[in-house]
Amino acid sequence: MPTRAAFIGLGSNLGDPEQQIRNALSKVEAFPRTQIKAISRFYRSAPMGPSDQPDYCNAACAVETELEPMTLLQALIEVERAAGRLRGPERWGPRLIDLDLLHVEGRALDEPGLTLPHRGIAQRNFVLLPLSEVAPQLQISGVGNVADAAEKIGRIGLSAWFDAG
Ligand code: PH2
Ligand code: MG
Ligand code: MG
Repeated sequence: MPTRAAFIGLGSNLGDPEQQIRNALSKVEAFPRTQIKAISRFYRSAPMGPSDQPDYCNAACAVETELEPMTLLQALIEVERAAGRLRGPERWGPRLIDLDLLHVEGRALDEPGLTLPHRGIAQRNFVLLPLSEVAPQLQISGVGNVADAAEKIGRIGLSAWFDAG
């Protein structure tokens, strides 16, 4: 089976965010026919959406996978569910873990539950900065070159997770 590159954004702002992201990464590594190729640094980011919620920890990873995008998405949702994520009514509300399938090489999709590339990439520095560390030369339609887009959007609201404590 051919493998293709896929890119995942991770976020958490409840419980122990760093640990939840680490746990999620080890579950992704355990997906069938999937290997993690690169993991970004961890960032602290001011919440987008309701401001009465904690800062997020955000990161990104690159994988090589034989899984189809929908299968990969189902696996990511299962990791969220197993980590105890409850889907509240509030849009952009706080969450224990959020795993977003950002992009799958060579695939564009617009299906219920999955749009590829992910719609929010170009507007979110907490997605672009980590993504640019794992795939600087990636070209994404609607985003362009990831390193250039990350450079352009800037770092407002973002800092290194570990510096910030
Ligand atoms: N995710 C959200 C809503 N708001 N804000 C930051 N900083 N980081 C996130 O990952 C995030 C958010 C919904 O997915
Ligand atoms: Mg998200
Ligand atoms: Mg999500």
